[in-house]
Amino acid sequence: MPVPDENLRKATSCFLVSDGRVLLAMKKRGFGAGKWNGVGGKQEAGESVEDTAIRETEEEIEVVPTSMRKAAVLDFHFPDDPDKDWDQQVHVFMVDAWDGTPKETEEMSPKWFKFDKVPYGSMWKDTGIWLPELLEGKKVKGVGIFGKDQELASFKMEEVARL
Ligand code: 6U4
Repeated sequence: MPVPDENLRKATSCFLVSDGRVLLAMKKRGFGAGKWNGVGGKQEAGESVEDTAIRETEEEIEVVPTSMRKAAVLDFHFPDDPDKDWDQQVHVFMVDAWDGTPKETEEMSPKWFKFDKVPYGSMWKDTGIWLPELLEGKKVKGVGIFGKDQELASFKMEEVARL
């Protein structure tokens, strides 16, 4: 069973959900550029992961989440790239209410997708494993190991009652 490593640096990923559709955002720069992603980024000093989720969503798509729940804690390791500082623990939130309308910014370009049209082929490979579970309302813990060229080498996941 995957055991989260609390020493990893934390990041967040938020998925707005409404009426059978999920909001994804094309990352325009930095880590994961060119992929459809949730909206999020790195935790800053003094923040809870919930604070980070709200701040990053406002910065990246100009929306403020007002109702959200944590749906996944995912550890990602890049043992082949130890000097890149990519290892991270991603706290994933499903957002079902917010203030504002998603807008494109310098970092991200948002778009709504029906649950059955999510472009898993243009996302991190692990996302196609865990996001379908989250869209069904499940909560999961997972650990992913990436190899050369940021290819997913292994991913273990389990459903949990709470996070
Ligand atoms: P800043 O400093 O914000 O520009 P940047 O290097 O662009 O940092 P960051 O922290 O915004 O990166 O990107 C990390 C984002 O990618 C977070 O939302 C978490 C998400 N993420 C990281 N690994 C992921 C993975 N394997 N699968 C996934 N999302 C991942 O779906």
